[in-house]
Amino acid sequence: MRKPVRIGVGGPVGSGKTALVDRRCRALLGQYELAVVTNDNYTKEDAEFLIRQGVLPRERIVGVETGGCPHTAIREDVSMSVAAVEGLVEACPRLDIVFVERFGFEQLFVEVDVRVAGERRLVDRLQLAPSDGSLDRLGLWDGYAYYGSLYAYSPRLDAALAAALAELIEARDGAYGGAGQPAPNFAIARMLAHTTWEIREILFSAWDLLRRGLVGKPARQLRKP
Ligand SMILES: Nc1nc2c(ncn2[C@@H]2O[C@H](COP(=O)(O)OP(=O)(O)OP(=O)(O)O)[C@@H](O)[C@H]2O)c(=O)[nH]1
Ligand SMILES: [Mg+2]
Repeated sequence: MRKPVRIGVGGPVGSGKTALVDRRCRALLGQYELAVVTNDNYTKEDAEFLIRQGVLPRERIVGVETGGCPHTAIREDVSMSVAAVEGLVEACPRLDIVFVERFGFEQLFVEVDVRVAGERRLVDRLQLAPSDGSLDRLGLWDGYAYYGSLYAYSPRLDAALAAALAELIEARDGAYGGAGQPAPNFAIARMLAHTTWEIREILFSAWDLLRRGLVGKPARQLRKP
């Protein structure tokens, strides 16, 4: 049997997953045979919303009720979604694409392993979770939706430069962050902001400060505007 492409759409509650699926379906309709699996915890609200839009025929939209609160839904095994996709494929063998909406994440876990010439210099583990444990709004961490980090290593990176980096990050309006020196010659900066643009601006100014301190040169804009 022909297998359709499965496209997963993830993200925190209310971040626009269903709206994105709706728009994608409108854009791809006519070129591809489409179907959607929504992942609703208590109700089939999302599936009903999509059916009301009238973009896809009813039989192409399946709402999976995972039960429980979003937190358990996130940890749920994916067997229900997989079964829903299989059911759709059986019912419509000509499908090209199946969008699968699922709940976002309850926490962000980042692990960075820094090696220099094959030698491990630093392992940084970060775990971020919403402060009140709920996932009912956009912006997971006290309203901030974006996370950025910068890792710097140089034999010339001293405590004074790490302190200057911390000062620069902490002084930034509209974002929340800091920097520190977890090991000699290392600096780590972390930040939360409301837009990717802000993250990029902060990272650029941090990089600029480090380059001036370490090699006496300003940072260069690498991206084309
Ligand atoms: N202004 C604006 N509103 C949006 C956008 N995307 C979604 N929304 C609105 O945000 C609300 C939530 O969007 P949904 O698409 O239902 O979000 P979701 O991620 O599917 O939510 P859950 O399935 O409950 O996790 C709805 O009222 C949408 O109309 C957008 O790009 N701009
Ligand atoms: Mg949804």
